[in-house]
Amino acid sequence: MRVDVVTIFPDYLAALDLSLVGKARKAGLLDLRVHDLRDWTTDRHRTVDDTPFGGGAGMVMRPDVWGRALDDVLGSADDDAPGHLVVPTPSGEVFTQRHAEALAGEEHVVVACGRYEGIDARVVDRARAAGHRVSEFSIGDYVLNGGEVAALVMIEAFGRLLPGVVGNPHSLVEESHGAAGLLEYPVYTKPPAWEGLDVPDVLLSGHHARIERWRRDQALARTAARRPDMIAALDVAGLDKADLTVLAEQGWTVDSGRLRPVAE
Ligand code: JB8
Repeated sequence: MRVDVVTIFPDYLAALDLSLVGKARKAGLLDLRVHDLRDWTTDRHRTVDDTPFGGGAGMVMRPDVWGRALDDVLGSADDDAPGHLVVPTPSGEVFTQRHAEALAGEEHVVVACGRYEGIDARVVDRARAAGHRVSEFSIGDYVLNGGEVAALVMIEAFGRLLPGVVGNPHSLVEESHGAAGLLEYPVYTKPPAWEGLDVPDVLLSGHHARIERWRRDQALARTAARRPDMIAALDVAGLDKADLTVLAEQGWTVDSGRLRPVAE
């Protein structure tokens, strides 16, 4: 897979040399190239921004500079591997594991990192009109100073899904179960007693079925406490009687085939 990142802060992406993504690059699974947007400026001051039409605070990134950069990096939509343009922005669709899985299946992704108040809207309009796939993604409901950290997040999320990247494929299989709708259960390791805190007895019991049940109860209880949106989205047909008992203790009931919170 090839990934190009265009940014005015290429050093921000240095973290991608480390860890899993670094290994994927060394193993030849990921061809990652980071570009300085200012390489496509033409003026002496290497200007990438200007004042917003219509007024308002801050500066906007110029379409002409971005246009030249993307012409070079994205290629043509009818190339063998046309780039899928990914633009981090707080006004994007929220980036999820489903998007990471889809991007891991792409041959070529180009991430355009904005700064200031963002990139002139005509840049993504033109890429779409030229036939490129374009995804504008937010990594969550908070505001960063630019797209670089969001790019790191997304590249790590899809980079670790590339075949051959994760050392232990079992960890990905278990994870996709969790992604089927519940948060993970709490985990423990040695020592069994630490600072007066004991690992739950059931985990030391060797009783596999009880351990499985305990972990599922924990996952259900913490999902109910932290992510009611995920409980409401559960398929009731996939829940057993013990699940429904735990959920009832957490204030959920089945109504017309859907889970809903019990009114207090
Ligand atoms: C300028 O919060 B963010 C984000 C913020 C940004 C830009 C891109 C992404 C560009 N500010 O995800």
